[in-house]
Amino acid sequence: MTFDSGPPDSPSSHRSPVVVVGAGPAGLTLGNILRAASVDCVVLETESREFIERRPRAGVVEEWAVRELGRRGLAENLLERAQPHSACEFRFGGERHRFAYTELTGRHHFVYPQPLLVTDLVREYADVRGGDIRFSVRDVRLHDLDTDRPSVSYTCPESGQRQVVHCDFVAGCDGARGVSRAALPPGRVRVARHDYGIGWLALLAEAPPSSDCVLFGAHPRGFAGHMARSPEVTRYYLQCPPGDDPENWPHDRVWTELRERLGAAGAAPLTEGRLIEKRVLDMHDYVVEPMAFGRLFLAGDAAHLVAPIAAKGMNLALHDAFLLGDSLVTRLTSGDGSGLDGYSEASLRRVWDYQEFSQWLSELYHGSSAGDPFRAGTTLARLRRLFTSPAAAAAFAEQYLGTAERY
Ligand code: RFL
Repeated sequence: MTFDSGPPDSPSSHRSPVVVVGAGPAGLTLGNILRAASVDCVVLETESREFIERRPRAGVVEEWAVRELGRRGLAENLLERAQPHSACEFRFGGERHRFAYTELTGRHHFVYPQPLLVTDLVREYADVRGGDIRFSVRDVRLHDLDTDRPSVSYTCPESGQRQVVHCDFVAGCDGARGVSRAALPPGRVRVARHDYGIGWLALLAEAPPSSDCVLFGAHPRGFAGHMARSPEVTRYYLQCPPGDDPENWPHDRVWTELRERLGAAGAAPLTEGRLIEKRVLDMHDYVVEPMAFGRLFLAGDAAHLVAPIAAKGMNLALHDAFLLGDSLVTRLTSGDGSGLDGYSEASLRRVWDYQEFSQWLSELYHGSSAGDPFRAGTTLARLRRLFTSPAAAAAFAEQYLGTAERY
């Protein structure tokens, strides 16, 4: 139980206006925004710095998010090193169908692996802006969230002693498996869930990308995806039964399936390489509403998980951090709490829009292999429409890039 009535009195108590729980993209971006406004905070992270700087996950950052990071002095390396992408390619019916979204919208996707972004954000927060961050902490607990004197306690890894940080606000940025969401009392929030009933074998291959763009294979044997990560590493996905054992997927089986499902007339052969990550993701989503309780505000995967179908999760985490960071700064520097009051609603508009797009896209990827000729027929119509109807293409591009003027 993480929602305690109060921390034990401790000689090692101290105070900070904000405690940020979790040093992922959401927590670190938030910490940087607070530090830039000279608002003190403490970031608590259960893993080591080395671990979070290496953990492989996302790779696609939307242009609006890059612009926002840049405006806050957080995109210098990203702008120097990320690859701007201007198209993706669907492969179905044995053919290639290139979707040039930048031609339609003028906007790009930026491919920048999450560990690089996290490394940049930690460096800026801790080494440049002098932010307080504590790694490898244990047993984090949140207290008195429904009072105006909340606190967070944890066990210090070096001394083994409990420490307490008294604060005004707690930002729960501890991802899908953290303690913040569990601290929301049942009955005060609603958690909406969706299970796709589908698994994806997520792979990282020590191999250069086999195409200059993201590839989506909608194949009767199941979905396959190809996403560049760096000149040396490529992410691949293969649809598989949920709960499947990665050991069922030896090297040869993986590459045979990828070749089959991504095969198309005139396509260059895939460049094979050693598989350095192989894990099965059960595709599901959830949304916590509202994203706040008392003095606790959730951000990122702690509040909403969106299956990696549409590569949206990290973008939503950044969106939350921008909104919450600005709202906390305004509240703590001028006393105006209107931004915090509207935070959950403002964030959830984009969250639900992205969730809806993920569901729509899921059918595009998985309908052909559902074993239902009717769904296979409608999926093919949906795929073809992207290349025959300019209105459908424009709508897809807007959602894929997250460029709607209003959410
Ligand atoms: P994170 O990144 O999970 O960070 C949470 C941090 O909190 C720590 N933590 C705790 N700290 C203190 N106390 C506790 N009790 C704690 N419990 C946990 C954790 O160690 C961690 O450091 O959450 P955040 O910041 O909300 O960021 C979310 C993103 O990481 C996530 O949405 C994306 O990775 C999702 N995602 C993708 N998103 C995109 O926008 N584009 C993509 O291309 C994309 N590809 C992906 C993905 C996720 C994937 N997986 C592994 C599910 C590809 C994959 C394979």
